Amino acid sequence: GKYEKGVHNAAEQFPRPKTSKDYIYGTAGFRMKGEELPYITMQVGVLAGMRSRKCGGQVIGVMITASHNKAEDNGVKIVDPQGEMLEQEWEKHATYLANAVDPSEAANAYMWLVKELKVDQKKPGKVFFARDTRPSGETLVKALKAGLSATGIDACDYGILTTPQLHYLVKAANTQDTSHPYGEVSEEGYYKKLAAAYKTAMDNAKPAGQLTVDCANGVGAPKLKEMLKHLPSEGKRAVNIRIVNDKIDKPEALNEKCGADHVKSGQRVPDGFDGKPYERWASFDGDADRIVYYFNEEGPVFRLLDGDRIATLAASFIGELVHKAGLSDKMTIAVVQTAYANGSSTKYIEQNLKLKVECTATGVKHLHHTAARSDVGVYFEANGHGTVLFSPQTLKRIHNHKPESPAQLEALDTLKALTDLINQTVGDAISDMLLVEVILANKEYSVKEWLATYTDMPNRLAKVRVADRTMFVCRPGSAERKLDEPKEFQDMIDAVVVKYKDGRAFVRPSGTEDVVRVYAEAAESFDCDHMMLELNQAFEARKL
Ligand code: 16G
Ligand code: ZN
Repeated sequence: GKYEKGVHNAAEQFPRPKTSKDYIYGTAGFRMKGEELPYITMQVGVLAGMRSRKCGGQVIGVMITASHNKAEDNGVKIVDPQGEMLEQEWEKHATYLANAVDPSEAANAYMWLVKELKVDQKKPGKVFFARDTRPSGETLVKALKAGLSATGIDACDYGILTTPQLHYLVKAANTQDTSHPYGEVSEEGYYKKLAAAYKTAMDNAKPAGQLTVDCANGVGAPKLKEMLKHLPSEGKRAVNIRIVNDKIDKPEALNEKCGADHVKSGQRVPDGFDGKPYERWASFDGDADRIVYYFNEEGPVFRLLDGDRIATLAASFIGELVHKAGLSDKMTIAVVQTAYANGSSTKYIEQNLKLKVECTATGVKHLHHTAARSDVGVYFEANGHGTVLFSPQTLKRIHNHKPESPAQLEALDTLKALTDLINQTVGDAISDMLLVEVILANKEYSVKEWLATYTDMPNRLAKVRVADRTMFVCRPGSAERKLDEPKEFQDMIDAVVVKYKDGRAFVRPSGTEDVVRVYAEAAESFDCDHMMLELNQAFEARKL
């Protein structure tokens, strides 16, 4: 059949490594050592092209990155037409192609999928792709192109971009001919859209002093520099941003002792930190789709402002704007969290902000889908990945609203600006950073005041190696807060938790590592330690 030979040739050019391993397309796409990836990346090109043909020729994205992982790692994932993650049904097709062992199997697998999915190979297909700063990306781009050209797909190479920039481009391309184009289809268009929104949102604000951004020695550094060129550097709306860890010419420095993951998981400052007490810092991860803020108090005492903090800050500001604009009865705001969200943040959202909290299973796709069902859905994982979604209906209401006073008009203009400033396709470190800066400036908050909005409950997170983690099954509908299996294990956990003031704990199997994770929080720090000890004993008692 058409392209069968092409796929065969491409698989010869980029042969599958001789391994007994099965490759699996997971939540982060395929991710492993960069040198192992060429064949898989070629196959991702083949699948992305089919996906585009199946989606009526709409643009599909392919991003080559391993995010916060080590420099020698790499990864590849597909972006769907509206900038969202690849539809779950198709993950198994990616897995299927990646596991075809030789050129003949690759060609057969391709033909089988064409038939199975009823792909019309005569239809046009279009794929946008980009990569982060990893050296292995260059070879992977060649492999990707081989997969795309082998199947007659029109490809557009965007060079080096952040992951969220590629998501932006895909959505922008697929909305050009609609009444609401998402933005211009270019990297420049991304900066222009965000810069214009930033300027409007800062109209009545007072900038909050210097911010230093640790770019993890990754793609965020050059892209943030580009962004800054589009932002005012003088006057009352001037941005005052200093960039550190921007050594993209030293590939081995990527994410090394710096970046959002290093700061969040180690609860420590990055290399290159020289902050004085209360100076505002932020860290991006290696592909700039995550951000955390932090500062030191005298001591120094390290204070982290993670995804929970960004979610509460954003929800409180958007809630105020909706109220001030006179839109309170036209839309509800929900904050979507996972079981890892600190109990104090949940309480603060419900009791102080009086907003709805929804809890989902771990993983961006669960949070995103739940947030997308709300009028305004704010979601962040504690690790700093998140965004705010405004439903099409809500956007319409915001844009059609007739303000009845100058105060309402001012709030409405700021709210409209936020809908453009926020990257609604996926978590975006640059966009989220500008959002936080706008909010701090509008609320005239220092990091100290931001932190003081509520006090985190003491907590612990640990991993336990068990004989077989698939024995751990979460209770349906519990958002991973309860276990059904092993039988009666949840009763043991409950019996431990009730002994502690404001105690909460859960056990869930990891989706990315061969461990189960144990989380505990309580009113007192030493109670957390005791609770962890008792939970560990429960594992031992059950010989798990
Ligand atoms: C993946 C998820 C992340 C989640 C993590 C949990 C995406 C893009 N990424 O990295 O959201 O926090 O897994 O890992 O969905 P775990 O299951 O090992 O705890
Ligand atoms: Zn990332």
